[in-house]
Amino acid sequence: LRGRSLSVTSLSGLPQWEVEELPVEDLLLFEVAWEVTNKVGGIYTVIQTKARTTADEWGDNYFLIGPYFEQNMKTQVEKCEPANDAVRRAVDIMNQHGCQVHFGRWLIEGSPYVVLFDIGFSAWKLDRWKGDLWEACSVGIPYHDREANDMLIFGSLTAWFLKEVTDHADGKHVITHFHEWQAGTGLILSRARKLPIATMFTTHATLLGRYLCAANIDFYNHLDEFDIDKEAGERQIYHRYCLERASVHCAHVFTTVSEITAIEAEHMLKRKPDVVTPNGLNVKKFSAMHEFQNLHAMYKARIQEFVRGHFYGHLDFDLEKTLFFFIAGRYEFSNKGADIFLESLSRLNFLLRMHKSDVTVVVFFIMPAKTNNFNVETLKGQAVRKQLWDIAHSVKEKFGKKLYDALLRGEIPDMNNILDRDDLTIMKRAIFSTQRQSLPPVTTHNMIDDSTDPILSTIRRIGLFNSRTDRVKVILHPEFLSSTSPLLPMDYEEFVRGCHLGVFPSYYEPWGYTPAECTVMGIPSVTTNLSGFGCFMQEHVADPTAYGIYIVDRRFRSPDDSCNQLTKFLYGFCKQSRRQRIIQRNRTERLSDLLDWRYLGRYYQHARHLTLSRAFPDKFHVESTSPPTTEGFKYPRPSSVPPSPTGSQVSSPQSSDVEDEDEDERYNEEEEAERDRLNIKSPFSLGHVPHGKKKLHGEYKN
Ligand code: G6P
Ligand code: 1S3
Repeated sequence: LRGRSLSVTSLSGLPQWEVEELPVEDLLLFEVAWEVTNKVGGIYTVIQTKARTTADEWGDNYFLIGPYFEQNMKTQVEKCEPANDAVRRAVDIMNQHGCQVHFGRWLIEGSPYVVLFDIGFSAWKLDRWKGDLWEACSVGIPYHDREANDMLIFGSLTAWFLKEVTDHADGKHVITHFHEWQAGTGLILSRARKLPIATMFTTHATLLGRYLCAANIDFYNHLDEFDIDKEAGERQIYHRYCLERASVHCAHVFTTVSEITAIEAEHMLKRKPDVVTPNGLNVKKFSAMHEFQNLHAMYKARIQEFVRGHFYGHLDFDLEKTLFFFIAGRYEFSNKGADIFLESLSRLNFLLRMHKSDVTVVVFFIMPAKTNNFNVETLKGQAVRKQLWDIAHSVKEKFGKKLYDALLRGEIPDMNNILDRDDLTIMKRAIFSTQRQSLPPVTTHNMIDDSTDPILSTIRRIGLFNSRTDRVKVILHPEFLSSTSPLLPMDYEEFVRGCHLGVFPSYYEPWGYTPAECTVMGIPSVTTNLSGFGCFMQEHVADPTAYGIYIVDRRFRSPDDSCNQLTKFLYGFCKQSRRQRIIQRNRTERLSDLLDWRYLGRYYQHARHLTLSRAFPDKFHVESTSPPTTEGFKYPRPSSVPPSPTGSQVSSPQSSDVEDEDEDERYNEEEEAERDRLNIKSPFSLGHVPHGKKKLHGEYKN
């Protein structure tokens, strides 16, 4: 079974390469993850966004395996019967033997088939399966670790299902792809039972890496010094770590999402990944030019409305000169870099005040924590804003009617008397109602752990209390955003589009979807050289800063120096004029092809081919164990940016004096012209990779 060569269409000048097309009609692909139809974190995004390109390639021979949760099934899956005989038989047999296996189509782009196991329904078999695991790999799972026990049930059901499928696969070869330690038990058991399947394992983070970084250990400078068994034992995750490590070593092909995690895996899991498979997104392209810029303006107006309410009585700053920054994600204070972000904000506040800048920055922290709902002061702010809006509206109506009547009579009304005493009284009372005794709150919710919460404690320490004199204002929104919120009714995507800058100065971030999502929406962001995304951009873009990707060095600098660098980025951003921001957004959005699964999906294609060639060497063959290379490719520096030794500034910032919409349009057009000019030349030909520099993606090498 040899594939035939297929040339992948290039996206906006990105390098093409040939991938060998697999004879998918003779194969079955099963992708296994705890996050199939089940949103917990970033792995859900990987699987859900990748489904379309995988389904395009594999059609009805592609299946996802995950856990069954009633609510998820009801809202995301359309039940149906399996068309494939081996799969239908496996589902039937397991159901006849006391399991509950559900089958259907996941209602996402690509609508792939899903096989979902009800974990609770099979829990009575747990003790027997613990024995099986012990026999297979001598790993025991303590009874109190509920999550690990659930994973064992999930893995045992997966291995059972794969056994039934392979017994009746009718000559079709089976390839399986397991994500993260949670799915790994299925892989370990399948290999111990010598099932005739090709196995691939992807890790999205290592257990130990996450724990050690969260403990504020200087992780990356001591990677080879950890006694990993001891560290895992001390953190009471030894059994999980054993399952993770066994999965890695049992797989025919081991992959991870970035080079930085590849290095981590080599030390924490003792195997070099065979292929680095960077995470992509489903990039939406607008047919109308500048549509994403219009969306920015539209959603920014919604954020401005919220800010009007939140800062009522203190609105002595110009909203047209106010920038919105945000950080969002899982609440891991130091791993996600909220610590150095706050410190940098305090320094930025100082700089803006010292230079008497007329720019104000409102910073949102969107990180879910335990709360008792919204606080009264925050809700009151929006009520006051609404009341002022209603009063302004009714006075305007009366004013308009009087003006109209006067014009009908052929008179110019006496402007001094056009508002009567009642109107003035209502307006004065409204102004009085905006007086407040306290400062605008730094959090929108009542926090359960208010006194120990790390963000609030840091705000107290650095004194960023939203005082009038502060040029940097802070709002902690400890809940994910929702379009049905009574406070800030926007979903995450709308909010991101309305902001000016996403700031993600993570210390531990194997990939990091948040800055990638900003990029495809044309919003600049800050990332780090310890995040997979940041390293990827550094490797593939000649001048990331010019494209609105600011990369903080957290690897080779002290935390204080990283803070200074971040402050410099933030301050430089504040000094940009509106024109410069518009141009920068255009450039940022231009990078989105680089993050499209239609481009990045090929690394997974290569990894699957490699897996088949290792599991069934007499049937499958790959020309090279390395994936098709993009060595030498770099997105060129935008032609309008003069080369500079630091390459750290987008053209020299000036004060934002001309703020006129026609001007904006003109600059949009100029930028478009620049883009056309650029497209004439292949970015490939302009790229420069210093001689001897290590390739970032593709096969991981020393
Ligand atoms: C987009 C819109 C412009 C608007 C601009 C505001 O580019 O198309 O009409 O003026 O956003 O940009 P700013 O960075 O000031 O939010
Ligand atoms: C992990 O999720 P996290 O936020 O816990 O996997 C994601 C998907 O690969 C990745 O983007 C992220 O960096 C990892 O940390």
